[in-house]
Amino acid sequence: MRPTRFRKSWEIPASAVTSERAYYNRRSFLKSLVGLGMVASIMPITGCNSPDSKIALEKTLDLPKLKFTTNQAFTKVDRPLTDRYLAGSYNNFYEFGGNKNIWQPAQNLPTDNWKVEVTGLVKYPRTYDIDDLKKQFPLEERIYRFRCVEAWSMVLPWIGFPMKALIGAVEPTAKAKFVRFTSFYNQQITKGPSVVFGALPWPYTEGLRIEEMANELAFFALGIYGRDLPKQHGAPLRMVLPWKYGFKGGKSIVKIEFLERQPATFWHTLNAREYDFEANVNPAKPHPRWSQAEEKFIGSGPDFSWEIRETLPYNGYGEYVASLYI
Ligand SMILES: Nc1nc2c(c(=O)[nH]1)N[C@H]1C(S)=C(S)[C@@H](COP(=O)(O)O)O[C@H]1N2
Ligand SMILES: [Mo]
Repeated sequence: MRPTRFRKSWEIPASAVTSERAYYNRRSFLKSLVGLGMVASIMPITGCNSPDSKIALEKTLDLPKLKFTTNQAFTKVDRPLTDRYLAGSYNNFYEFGGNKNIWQPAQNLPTDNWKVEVTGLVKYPRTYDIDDLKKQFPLEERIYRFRCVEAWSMVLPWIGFPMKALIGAVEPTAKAKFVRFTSFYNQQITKGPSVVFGALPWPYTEGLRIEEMANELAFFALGIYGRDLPKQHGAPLRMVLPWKYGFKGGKSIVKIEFLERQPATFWHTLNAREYDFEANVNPAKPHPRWSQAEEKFIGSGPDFSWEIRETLPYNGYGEYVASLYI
């Protein structure tokens, strides 16, 4: 059985969570600014607001540096890079809680001896560990726009390798048409609040058509900001699909399966009307409960304030991906 209606983090009553109250205040304040082209300079948005918690946050980000090259095609976008403290403390990771401030509980994620099973309709099924992946696939940095379906956006410097390199290594058979990606799940460990437990279709799964996975842009990230991926960002391996809404990018991937048919996925199973399987960023297609025409580009001003930007079709990546959808 699944709940008739699942409260998303941004719908939790303002009284329930302090950080959410701040978020709501900012939202209504922001409404008055939309259209004026003004930058809202208000309270810090980050879930880390005392010096002590800033030190604790820094510890979660201060991970080993990676060796990588810069992919010259993706060195910058039309807006500045998001601050790493903001990106590392304003996350969606429902396994660890129903709000943005999950960076501390996410530290319980057990990433040692991580295995990623690649299976299904492939010639060479294989289970990789993270060192295997780092050795086999040259790491590169790509700066990508990032757009959440909740209408906020960032710019993030991912480090990893193109998904098509993995396709090349395992050689899907002619029957393979879709791919399912499964995130780590263990209710004893992830321990999110009860609101995200129970009837939800855990584990978190996402899916792509194989042609989407083979697109130049589709990326597996093992790092961010020059270092290993922090747990709150989905260590040690997560998906990055910059032309789709953020929820398509599953975190902490443990299994990749090549399939004949479109797999059931987490958000689509929960609410197909609100979260379609394709989920390409599209300003002309409103979410049933809000417009997608504009977005809050967060952290662009002083004190992590945000500014309103027009949403770009395919999040600005149409030249790479539009041909997949004609
Ligand atoms: N396993 C898992 N992956 C997930 C999510 C999640 O809750 N669980 N949230 C998604 C959503 S809605 C977004 S916006 C991004 C957030 O990534 P970030 O916290 O690294 O910015 O992760 C996506 N991947
Ligand atoms: Mo999202």
